[in-house]
Amino acid sequence: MSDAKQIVLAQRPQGMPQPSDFRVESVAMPKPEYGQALVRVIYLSIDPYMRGRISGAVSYAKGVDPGDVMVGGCVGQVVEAKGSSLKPGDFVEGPMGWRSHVVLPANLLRKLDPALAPISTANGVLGMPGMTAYFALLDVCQPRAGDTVVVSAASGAVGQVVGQIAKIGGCRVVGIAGGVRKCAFVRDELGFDAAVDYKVEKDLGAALKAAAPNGVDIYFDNVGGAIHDTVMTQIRLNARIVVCGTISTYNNKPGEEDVGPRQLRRLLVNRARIQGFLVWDYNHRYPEGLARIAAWVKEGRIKYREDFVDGLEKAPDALVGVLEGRNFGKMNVRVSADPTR
Ligand code: NAP
Ligand code: FER
Repeated sequence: MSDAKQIVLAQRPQGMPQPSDFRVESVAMPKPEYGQALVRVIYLSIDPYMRGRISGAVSYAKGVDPGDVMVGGCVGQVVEAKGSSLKPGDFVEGPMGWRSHVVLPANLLRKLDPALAPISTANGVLGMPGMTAYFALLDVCQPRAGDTVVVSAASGAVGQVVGQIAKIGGCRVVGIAGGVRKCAFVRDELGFDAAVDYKVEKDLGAALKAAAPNGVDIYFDNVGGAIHDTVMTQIRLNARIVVCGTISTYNNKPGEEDVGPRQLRRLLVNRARIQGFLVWDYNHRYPEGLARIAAWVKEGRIKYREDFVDGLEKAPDALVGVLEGRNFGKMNVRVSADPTR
C-alpha cells in the first residue's frame, strides 16, 4: 500500500500562526492490531482550540510539541478492522489528527449513520461544536421564553446552533458577527431577530442597545475581549454569561494580557452569573444532545452551514483562516473523497 501523509507542528507560532509553522510528512501505512481499526480520513475538523494546543501553555490537555502530529477530530471510513464490531466501509468520527490514514482503538471511534445526515456534520452540528452549543446554552444558561440571548461568533460552528436552539426556546436572539454576509446569514437564513456587525459599527454599545433594547439576559461569549466588555455593560437582572471561548485573545503573545474593566459591581447589582464551560465535561451526555439536535435537523428547525477546503496540506491555512475569521460556517478540510456525496 502507498504511504500515509501527516502534518506535524514544525515550530511554535508567536502570535498568529503561519502555514510554515507546520510541515507535511510521509510515513508507512499503519496496520491495525486486535481491537483497532485502520481509517481513511475524509473530513478533518478545524477548530479554534487547536491554537491552544500548539501554544506550549500548560492546560488540562497535553499539548502538541514540535515534531508531533497535529491533533484534531475527523470523520473517516474504516479500511480494515480487527476484533471489534467495526467493518470495512463503516463511517466513523474520532480523534484521528491531521493525517490521511490512522490506526485507532475501536472504542475511540463513534460509528455514524450516513442516512441520518451528511457524514461531515459529525464534525459540526452533530459533533463537538453542536454539543458545545447545546450544553453551554441549555445547561449553563438555562434560557426561558422571552429572554434576550446575545451570541458572538454568531455565524460559526457553535454560534449558529446556539442562536437556533434559543429561537426554538422562544428567546429573542441577537448575533454578533464580522461582515455583512455573516450578519445577513444569521438574520435572514437562520431566523435570528437581529445581527450586529462588530467590524463596521463604530459604537458597538449603541448598535447592541438598538438590537436588544431591553438588555441582555444571556450572553453566550465565544470571543472575549472588547466585545465581551461591551455586552457586559448591558446585562439585566439575573443575567447568565457563559464563557465558551475567547478567540479574540488566542493569538496574544506572552505578557499581552486581556485586560478590561472589572464588572464585579455590575454582577452584584444584577445578581448575574458568569461561568466557564468545557464541552469535554459533557462527553457522557453526548447521546442525549446528539439525539435532540439530530431531531431538530431532520425537522428543518436547525439549519447548518459548512465550509470546506480540499487537501490535507491546506489544513494549516484553514486553521489560520478560522483564527482570522475567513471561514463561513463550520470549517472542514476534505482530505479524501466522500463516497456518500
Ligand atoms: P467559528 O465561530 O466557526 O470560527 C471562529 C470565528 O471566530 C471566526 O469565523 C470569526 O468570525 C470569529 N473571530 C475570530 N477572531 C475574532 C476576534 N478577534 N473577535 C471576534 N470574533 C473573532 O468557531 P467555533 O468552532 O464555532 O468556535 C467558536 C468559539 O467557541 C471559539 O472561541 C472556540 O474556542 C469556542 N469553543 C469552545 C468550546 C468549549 O468547550 N469551551 C468548544 C467549542 C468551541 P467573525 O468573522 O464573525 O469575526
Ligand atoms: C475551545 C477552547 C478552549 C475548546 C477547548 C478549550 C473544545 C480548552 C482550553 C484549555 O484546555 O485550556 O474551543 O474546545
